Amino acid sequence: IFAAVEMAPRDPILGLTEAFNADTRATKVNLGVGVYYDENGKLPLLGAVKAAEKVRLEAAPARGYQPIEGLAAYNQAVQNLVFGANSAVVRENRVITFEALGGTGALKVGADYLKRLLPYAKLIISDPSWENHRALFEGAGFTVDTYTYFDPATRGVNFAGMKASLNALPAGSIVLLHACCHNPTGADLTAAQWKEVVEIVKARDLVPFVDMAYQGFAEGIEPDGIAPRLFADAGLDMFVSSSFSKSFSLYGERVGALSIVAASKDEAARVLSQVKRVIRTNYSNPPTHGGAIVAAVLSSPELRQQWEGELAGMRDRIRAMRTGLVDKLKARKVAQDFSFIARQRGMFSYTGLTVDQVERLMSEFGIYAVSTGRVCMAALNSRNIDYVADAIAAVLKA
Ligand code: PLP
Ligand code: TYF
Repeated sequence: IFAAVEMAPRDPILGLTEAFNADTRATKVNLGVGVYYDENGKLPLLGAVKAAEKVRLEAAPARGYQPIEGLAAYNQAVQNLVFGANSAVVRENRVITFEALGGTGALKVGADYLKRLLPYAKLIISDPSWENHRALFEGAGFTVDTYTYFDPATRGVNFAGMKASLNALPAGSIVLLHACCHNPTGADLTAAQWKEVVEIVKARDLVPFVDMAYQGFAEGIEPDGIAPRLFADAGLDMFVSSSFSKSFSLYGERVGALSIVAASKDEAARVLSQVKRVIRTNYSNPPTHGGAIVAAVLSSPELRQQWEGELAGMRDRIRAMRTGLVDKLKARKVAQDFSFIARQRGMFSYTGLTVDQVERLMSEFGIYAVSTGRVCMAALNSRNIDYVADAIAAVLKA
């Protein structure tokens, strides 16, 4: 049965890590995958996570099945993070949350449920978007189109173009939006622009699906939650996927969540029963450990404070690397103005480096970036930033 099977293409981002791992040069730098590394180039284990894990290990809980929707304390904590504990949707029980296998798992459960609910709806993602968005929604059976998003001239958002795209959509279309720290560009909407997007989505009867993989990496928990909060305040039905891979540095534990806002408590209960059916036929119920750790951190005032401090530390370090790289490129007298790198937010920057320049960074310097010119700023540190700035300056000149 396998004789005619062809080799599938590698994931363009995860494939880079395979090539990076095989590289023997001591000076190599992986700016490809979106992972936060600390100043020592190491993947951190957060102190708040370590503390919660210690308590959990000592309690040595048995590992029974979880409910289909996951741990109630976790789901409640996620709602409070996403919408705010005092928000109307939380108080009125109009939001339901499912513990999911990372942000990807949350998107997949949402996609499968939406396909059942709105089988003929078109789904649109930003141009460009995270590589996996298109594949994931096409895999769930959707036709995926794009809306205008990035402006290569300013390396910010082409907001007029975005509004025109949204205004041209048929009613009932599903719009996938990045809450903050847009992947891959680092270009985000302002609060005023979000308000306009909410107006358009409402006026045109679109269905918002907000992907929030980096809450806390742009400015902080509350300000980064502006999109779901504005949609909720506008009384719209909506989907939100959350990921704690980056914000808790729990990548391999696969901790995420899908939240769905409905018009009433009764509606929400019926939707809950349908999404549970989707989950049951996918993986039955989520794993215990990661969600328990995140719930423990978020429900302890001390650990929550410690976590927010550590999150701010990651955010500030990325910002310092952004301004550092801008300054260092300027000092190397490159012709281009790279100040946009300091305006972009989150882990990524769309640098404008060409396919050829990215190829040279890899072959001549052992610096790995996505061929689109996306670099992960969170992989820079004070020991490799000069080397990276030298290399970028070199490939820009020749
Ligand atoms: N959505 C976006 C925009 C992402 O960048 C990522 C990154 O991994 C995800 C979703 C998936 O999150 P997770 O790794 O938790 O599955
Ligand atoms: O965009 C990134 O680099 C991260 C990590 O299939 C990632 O979101 C990349 C590709 C993928 C899963 C996660």
